[in-house]
Amino acid sequence: MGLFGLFSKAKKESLDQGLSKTKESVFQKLSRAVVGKSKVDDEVLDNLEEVLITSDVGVDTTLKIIRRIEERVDRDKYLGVDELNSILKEEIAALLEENNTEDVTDFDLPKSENPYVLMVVGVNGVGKTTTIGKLAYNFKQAGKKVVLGAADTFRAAAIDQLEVWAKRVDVPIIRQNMGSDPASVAFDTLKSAKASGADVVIIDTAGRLHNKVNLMSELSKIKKVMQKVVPDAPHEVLLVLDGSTGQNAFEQAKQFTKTTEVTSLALTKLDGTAKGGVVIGISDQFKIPVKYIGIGEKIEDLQIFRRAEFVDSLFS
Ligand SMILES: Nc1nc2c(ncn2[C@@H]2O[C@H](COP(=O)(O)OP(=O)(O)O)[C@@H](O)[C@H]2O)c(=O)[nH]1
Ligand SMILES: [Mg+2]
Repeated sequence: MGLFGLFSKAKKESLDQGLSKTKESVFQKLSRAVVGKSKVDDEVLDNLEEVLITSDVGVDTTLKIIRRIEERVDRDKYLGVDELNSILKEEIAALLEENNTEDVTDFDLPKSENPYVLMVVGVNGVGKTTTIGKLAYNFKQAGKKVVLGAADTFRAAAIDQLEVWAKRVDVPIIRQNMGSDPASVAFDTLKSAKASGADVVIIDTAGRLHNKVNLMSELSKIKKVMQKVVPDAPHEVLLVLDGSTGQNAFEQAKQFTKTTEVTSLALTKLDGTAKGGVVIGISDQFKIPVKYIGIGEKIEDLQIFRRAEFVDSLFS
């Protein structure tokens, strides 16, 4: 095994570890669903439906999965319950592939003349600032020059928290005082990043204005002002969702995508929750790709979401 093999083995282990609560819960429920059964019949399928729904996969996605397995039972005539895990893995992975959003393979970014601008949005407490710190770390590891912009100016603590991450990762941060105009912070950040030849800018934003016209107008103001420096900014609008809230994360995704042009998703806090199935539902239901998953509070606890690997980890 080469260096890369070892590296990805470690990543896989931390993914397994991070998802352990969900894995355990799914495993127990699945065992109960097939108890005393040798083949996959209607009763097993009913139980399976319940397992998926109670694992936060969501009703619509669960029904799609069940339909696929029914078709498979029809086709193959006989399916043993001992094959159920591997069939689930195959069918869920295949379902998620149908969305046809290419998996991101590493922390790389498109080459461009101007810095690549990533704006991070989401409600308070979901893990935006933490995800930004982890992203900055990964981009830096990948050899990119990173600048952070503290445009969540509502609380001094929010700015300070981003500063702590900037120090930890050792990247510059552009900040102003608490209460200053977020758009002005974003403008300064892009100016500075452009002048210093940075590769990527990550802009933190406030989530307090959720559900209000205010949020929309604030985010579009930030965009408009950034475009004075980098005409095609932001290149990416990353919506961060707290996976441990299960169906609430779904609701937030719905709300946000209605009001903001979200281009990618991150699901955090998958460690310490049994609701990790929500990633499958969100990945299926939204045409916006889930790009990152958070599996802990530490700097290395952010992973790129790879559908097949995720499903494999959950049902193994
Ligand atoms: N266990 C766990 N905690 C996380 C993860 N991501 C963020 N957090 C914690 O969630 C809390 C809120 O995060 P923060 O980044 O401040 O959220 P923000 O308000 O959206 O910026 C903090 O205590 C973080 O340490 C994660 O993937 N796993
Ligand atoms: Mg924050």
